[in-house]
Parts: sequence; C-alpha cells; structure tokens
Amino acid sequence: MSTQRPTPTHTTTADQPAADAARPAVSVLGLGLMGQALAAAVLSAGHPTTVWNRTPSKAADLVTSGATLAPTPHEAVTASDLVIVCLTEYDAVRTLLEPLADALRDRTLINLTSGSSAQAREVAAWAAERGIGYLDGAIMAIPPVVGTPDAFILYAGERARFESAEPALRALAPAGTTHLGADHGLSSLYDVALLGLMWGTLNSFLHGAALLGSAGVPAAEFAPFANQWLASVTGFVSAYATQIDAGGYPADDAKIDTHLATMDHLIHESEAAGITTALPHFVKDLASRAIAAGHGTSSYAALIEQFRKPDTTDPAAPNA
Ligand code: FVH
Repeated sequence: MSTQRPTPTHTTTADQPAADAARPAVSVLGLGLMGQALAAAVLSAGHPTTVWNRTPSKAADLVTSGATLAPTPHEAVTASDLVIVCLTEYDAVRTLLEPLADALRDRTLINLTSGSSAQAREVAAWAAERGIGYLDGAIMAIPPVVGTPDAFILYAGERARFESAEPALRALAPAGTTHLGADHGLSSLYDVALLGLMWGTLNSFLHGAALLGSAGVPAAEFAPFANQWLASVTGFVSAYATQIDAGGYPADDAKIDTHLATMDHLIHESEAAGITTALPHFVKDLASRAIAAGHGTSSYAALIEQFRKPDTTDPAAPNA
C-alpha cells in the first residue's frame, strides 16, 4: 500500500479560491489524524476549505496551507454546503451536531466516523427529520493514503445526494469513491466486514510466520510466498461468492473432507513447534461442523452455513 500523501498547495487564506460549481466549498469538523488528512485532500484539490476542531491547534498546518479555521462548529457548518465530520465515535458526533441542526438544514452532511450500522441509521433518521441530507461513509484507508489512488471510501444514503457530492468526494479517494446503496447502515457493515477480512488474513499470516520462525525462517522470506498465495485466494473468493449466492457448493477444487485432514497437520505442526493452536483448532471446528451437517463432499464455501448461525454455549445444540 502506498503511503504517498498529496502535498497541500501552500496558499494564504487570502489566496483561497472562491467556491465554484466544480470546486464547491467543503467544511471538515474533526481534525484528528484522519480529519487532517481529509481536509488536506480537499484543500489540495482546490476546494475552499473551512475546518473546525475542539482542539484548534491541530488546524495549524492546514491553515498554513490555506484552510480557514472556524472559531465555532456553527461557523464551520455555515461556511459550506458540504460538511464532513470525522470524530472518534458517534456519541461525540451526536453531541456536536444536535445544536447545529438548524444550520445543517438543506446542506449535505457526510459522516466518516467509524460506528455501527444501527448508529448510522439512527443519525440518518435524525438528519431526515431535520431536512439534512445525510451520507454515511467508511474510510478504507489510513490517513497518509487519503487523496491517493490507493484510498477507497464507501458511502451509503440517498443516491442523488451522493451523486451531487461525488465530484468533491473524489478528492478524498480519486479512484475509489463508491455508493453502496440507500440503506445508511451499509457503509458500517462493509467497514467491519472488510476489517474482519484484514484481521483474519493477518492473523493467519502471523500464525504462519510463528510456525516457520520456529524452524529459523525469517518472516521476510515467508512474505513473498504468503502474498503469492493470497493472490490465488482472491480467486477462491470470487468463485465461492458465486456459489454462496447460488446456494450450492460443488467441490470443483477440493472437498471439505480433504481440507479437514490438512487442518490436522497444521494443528500437529503447531503443537510440535510449541506455538498456539487456537487458530487452527477454530478453523478445524468450523469444518467439522460443516461435515457433521452433511457437507463433507461440498466445497469450502459451504462453511457459510456455519457462519450464518448464532453462537451457542449449549453443547446439545446443533451448532455447538
Ligand atoms: N486513523 C485511521 O487510520 C482510521 C482509518 C479508518 C477510519 N478511522 C476512523 O476515523 C475516525 C477518526 O479517527 P482519527 O484517526 O482521526 O482519530 P483521532 O486522531 O483520535 O481524532 C479524533 C477526533 O475526534 C475529536 N473528538 C473526539 N471526541 C470529541 C468530542 N466529544 N467533541 C468534539 N470532538 C471530539 C478529536 O478532537 P480533539 O481531541 O483533537 O479535540 C479529534 O479531532 C474514527 O472513528 C476512526 O475509527 C480512522
């Protein structure tokens, strides 16, 4: 992943271009690590940019680069039709925005704070009741990547609202600005689904690195093979997605029975190396349950049925 970050153009506040249809004014509330990157990206793209932060000193670099620091959140909101908010969590967003409802009316509010789908839908309902256009977004990038072609940001909410904001939003993710659908909860759901994918993948890499490390293999020697294998795994993802949506799991590649035997090898090698077996045991448990449900000769995609079940602690329950 590239860590290139756009360098803000150095202009004085007086040089700040007037808002026009192509580059409408944008306000950014919240200048943590991410908020500063968001504001720098819109500023670099030529949008007149107003910023506000509870701790004003965090705006110093942006102001040097040409942003206008609003003394109050109300003044930040009224400076632009497009208002981006990125705080630590939703409760802080609600507390900040509640007294600004009148000022936000008829503007587009874009919330890029991480939270749950329920919180996103709740803020959307609050905004709808007050005549505020609302998009909820999930940033799939770290701050240095914002504004580069590697960034992608997923938005949920009314499509027409997204389309009118899209040209400005492209400043944040020039090659990855996507509308998911009208349900405001979708961005949060995608966010955690993708983060879960990342953690699952990284945990498996780390387990493999620990296993190979026990034989004196440096992680840097394992990494190229891990990356090559991950490229193959992306092919499995596409093929299994088709099977999941079709509700049938023909084992064109390997049966779950075959996977299970190899999972035992991973457990035994981990035991022999003196490293944790928690992850391979979890993986084997899922496969065993799928086999118990009659999917021994199905493809690996049949495990979806195990993921669809709630957890239970009752050993007599079918999912236990
Ligand atoms: N940083 C990242 O890589 C991830 C990438 C994916 C998306 N996340 C989410 O972005 C939200 C903000 O994250 P951040 O990295 O900018 O976080 P901080 O640097 O800690 O900045 C937090 C800002 O929130 C302000 N703030 C917090 N509570 C309040 C409040 N009650 N009232 C007003 N502002 C508040 C804080 O202000 P201050 O402490 O500077 O005065 C910062 O501006 C987050 O949801 C990530 O999950 C980032």
